[in-house]
Amino acid sequence: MRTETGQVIRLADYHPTDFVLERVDLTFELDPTKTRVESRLIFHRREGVDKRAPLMLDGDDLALDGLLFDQIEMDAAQYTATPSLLVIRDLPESAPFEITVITTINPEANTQLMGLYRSGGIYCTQCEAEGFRRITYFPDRPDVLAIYTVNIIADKAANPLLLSNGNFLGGAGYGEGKHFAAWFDPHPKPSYLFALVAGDLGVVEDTFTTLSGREVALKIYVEHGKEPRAAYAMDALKRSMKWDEEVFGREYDLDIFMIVAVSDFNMGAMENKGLNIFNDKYVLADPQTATDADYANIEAIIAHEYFHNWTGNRITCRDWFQLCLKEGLTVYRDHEFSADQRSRAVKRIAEVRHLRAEQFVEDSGPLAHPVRPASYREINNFYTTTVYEKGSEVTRMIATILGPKLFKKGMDLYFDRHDGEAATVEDFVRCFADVSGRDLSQFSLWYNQAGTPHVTVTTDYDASAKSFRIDLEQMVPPTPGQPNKQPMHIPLRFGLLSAKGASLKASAVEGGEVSGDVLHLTEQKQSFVFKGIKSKPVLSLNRSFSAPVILHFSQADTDLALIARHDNDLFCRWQALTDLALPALCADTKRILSGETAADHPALIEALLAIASDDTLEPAFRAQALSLPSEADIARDYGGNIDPDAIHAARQNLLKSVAEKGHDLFARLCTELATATAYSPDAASAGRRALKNTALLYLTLAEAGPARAAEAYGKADNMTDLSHALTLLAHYCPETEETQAALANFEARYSDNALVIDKWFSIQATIPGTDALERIRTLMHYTRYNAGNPNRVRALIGSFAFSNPTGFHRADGAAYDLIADEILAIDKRNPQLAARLLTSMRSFAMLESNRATKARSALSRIAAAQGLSNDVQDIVSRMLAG
Ligand code: B3K
Ligand code: ZN
Repeated sequence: MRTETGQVIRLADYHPTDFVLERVDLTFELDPTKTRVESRLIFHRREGVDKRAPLMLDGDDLALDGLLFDQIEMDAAQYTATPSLLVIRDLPESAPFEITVITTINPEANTQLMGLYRSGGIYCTQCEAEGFRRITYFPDRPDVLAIYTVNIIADKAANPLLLSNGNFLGGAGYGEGKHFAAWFDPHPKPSYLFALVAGDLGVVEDTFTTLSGREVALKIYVEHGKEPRAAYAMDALKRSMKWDEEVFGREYDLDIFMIVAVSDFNMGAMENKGLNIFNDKYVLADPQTATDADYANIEAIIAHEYFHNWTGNRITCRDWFQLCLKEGLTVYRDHEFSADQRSRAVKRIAEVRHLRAEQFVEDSGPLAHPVRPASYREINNFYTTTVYEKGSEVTRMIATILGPKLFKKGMDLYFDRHDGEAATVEDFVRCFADVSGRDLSQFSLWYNQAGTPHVTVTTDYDASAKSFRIDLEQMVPPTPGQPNKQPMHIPLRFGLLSAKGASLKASAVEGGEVSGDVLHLTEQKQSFVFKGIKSKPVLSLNRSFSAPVILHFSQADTDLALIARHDNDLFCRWQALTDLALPALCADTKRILSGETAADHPALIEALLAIASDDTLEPAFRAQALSLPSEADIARDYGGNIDPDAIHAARQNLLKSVAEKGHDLFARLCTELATATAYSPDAASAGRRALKNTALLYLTLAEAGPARAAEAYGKADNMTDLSHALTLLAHYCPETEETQAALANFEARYSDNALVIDKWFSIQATIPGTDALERIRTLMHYTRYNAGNPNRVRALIGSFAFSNPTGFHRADGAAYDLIADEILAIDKRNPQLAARLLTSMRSFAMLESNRATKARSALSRIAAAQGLSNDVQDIVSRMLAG
C-alpha cells in the first residue's frame, strides 16, 4: 500500500487483540479480474476488554462489498470502511457472533505479488507478512490463530486444480462449467500461512510413511511437461521429512503435503500450512539445466520450508518482532540438515562466507538492526540476513553453550510447551534456561544488540611457568539507535596445537569459564590461563565459527601456515588461509593505488598449493581453499575509502600468480577429475566438479586465452560445467570470438527456458569493468528480459548491483543513476522487489569520496521522488540517515 508516512510499530506497544477469532470460513469465486471473497468469521470479545471496544479489521487497498452480522446485513451506521481499515461498533459483550465480509479483488492487476495474484495463468497467494489483508478485511497479525475452512469455486476447464491448506474435504460440479473444492485445516494458524492455488498444472506424486506409520500423500505441482524436473525436489522433501523425525523428533501432521512451483515470486518460497508455494527456481532441476549450486539450494529451501511446519507453523510468532523465532531457528535447522546430507565442514565454510558477505555488511552499515528489532516501519524490510542468518547463529551458540544433549532437551521442551501457540523469543530462551539451569539473560543480548562484536586476542607463553595465557577483549560497535553496548556472552571453541601441529590437551585453571573446548567470554576483558603447557602452543580460535564475531588476532604467518596445514578443524584451516590472503590483498591494493606493483606472496601461494595438491582432503574443501577472498571480502577488510578497481587489480594479480605457480598441478587436476560417469548431484561428485572447475579457472588465467575454457564449454555435458566454462570465457576473455560464439550458442540452446536464460543474464551482468553498464542497458531491451518478473530483475539488475563491484561502482556514477531509475520504475509495480534492490547500495559510505558522493546523490534522487512506497521510503531514509 502506498502510505505517505510509514507509521512506526514498536515491540513495546504489543497488546493482544480485543476479540478472539474462533473460526474462519472462506469462499472464493475465482475470476481473473473480479474474484469475490466471502469471509465468515466467528469472534468473541476477550475477557476483560472494554464492552464498547470496536472490532478493527486490517485491509490494504480493499473495497467493502458487503457486511453481515449473524447473516443479516449490517446497518451502515455500525461500521466504517476505508481501504485499509474496517471498524465495526456495537458488538456483543461476551457472546460469540459471526461477521461476514464480502470483498472483490483483481488478481490479474496485482503486480506487487502480495495477496492473491496470477502468475502464468495460475492463481496463487503470498500472505506473509501482511498480504492476507489484500484479500479481505481481517485481524491480520500472527497471534490470531484460527481454524480455516476454504471453499474455492472456479471455471473447471481453466482451473482443474483447486488447492488450499489442510486436508481435502471434497469437491463437485457447480454448474456453468464451474466446479468447487473444499479444504479444511484442523491446525489453528495465523492468516499469513493461508494459501490458495488454482489453475492447470502437472503433478509429481509420492508418499511418505511417518515414524508412527501414517501415510502422507506428497504432491509437487509444476507446469505441464516439467514434471521430470521436480524429481530432485521430491527426493529432498522425503529426506527432509525423515531427518526431522530422526534429529528433532518432529512428524508431519496432515494427510497431504503439497508444493506448487510458480514463476513470479518475490522470494524463494513460502511455508503455507500443507501447501508450500515456491519460486520455480527452487523446485525445477535436471543435470542439463541446473548447476550443483542450484541442486544444493533446492535441497536447502525444500528442507527449510518443510521444517517451518514445526518451527513457524505449529509454533508461530506472537508478533513480527519475533520473526527470528521462526526464521533464525529454521535456518539453523536447514543448515544442520544440509551439513548432515553433505560435508559439514564445507557447508560451514560456505555459511560463514555468506554470513560475512551479507550479514556482517548489513550489521556494520546504516541498515544494522538487532536480530529482534524493537521497531519497524515496514515489516517486509526485516526479512533480512540479520534476522535469518544471524538468528541462526544465535541458535547455534545456544547449542554450543549447552552442548547437544541439553540443546535437544530444550528444543523438546519448546515443542511441548508452546505447540499451538504464538510464542516469543523469551519463551524460546526460557526453555533452554529451564533445562540447563543456566542464566541466559546476558546471552539474550544477542537478540537485542545490533552490530558484529569485535574480539581482540593476545596470547602469552611463559616458558618457565609452562603456562599459556589468552587475553580477550570484546567491543560491540555502535549501530543506528544503539550508541552504547553491553558485553555479550561469546562462546569461542578453541584448540591448542604443538609446533608440529599435534593437538594439545588444555584445560584452563584461572580466569573465565571454560567448558570442554569452549571459552566463555562474558566480560569486556577476560583472561584464560592454561597450565602444564610444555612448549609454546599455537592457538586455533573460534573453531567451526562458534561465534559470529570479528577476531583481531595478529597471528604470525608461520602459525597461520601451521593451522592451515594441520588443524583438525577444517573451518580453521580454511580461515587460516584467508587470514594469510586478506592482509596480502589489502596491502597490494594500497600498493596499486600508489602506483606500485603488487608484491609476490610465495608463502601464501605455497600454502594454497599445498592444500590444492593434498589428495587426502575432500575436493570440495580444496576448491573452497583455492577460491581466494572475493573482492567484497577484501573491501570489507580494507575498511573504508574503497576503490573497487584497485581491489580488482590486486585480486587478479594474486590469482594470476597462483595460476602460474600451480599450472602443472591445475592441469593434472583438470585431467584427473574429468569423469566419464553420468552426472550425479550428490555432494561428493559436486565437490569434484568444483575442484576441477577451480583448476580450470586458474588454467585459463595462466594460459591467458580462451582455448581451455572454450574446449570445456564444448565438452560440458551438464549445466555446472557449461555455465562455469561460459563464465570463464565471458569474464576472462570477453572480447574473443570464442566467447561471442559460446554466448550465442547458450542463448539459442536455452531460449525457451527462462531459468537458464537467467544464468546467461547474470554471467553477462557480472563481467567486470566499466563496459558492464552498456551491456546491462542492451540486455534490458532483450526480448527475454521482463522487468515484471522478479527472477529476471534479480538475474540482470540484481547481479549487476550486488555482484559486479567494478561495473556497478564505475567512477562516473552512471550505474548508480541507472539503478535509481530502475528502482523508481519497479517500485510502482513491486515495492518489495524495489526495496531489496535498493539495499545493494547500503555500503555506499565506505566507498572513496568521489563514488560515495555520486551514490549519495542517486539515493537522494530516489528519496525525493513522489509516491514512493513505504518499503523504498523506509530503506532509503535509513541509508541516508546512517
Ligand atoms: N517465510 C517466508 C518469507 C516471507 C517473506 C515475506 N516478505 C519464506 C521463508 O523464510 O521460509
Ligand atoms: Zn523461513
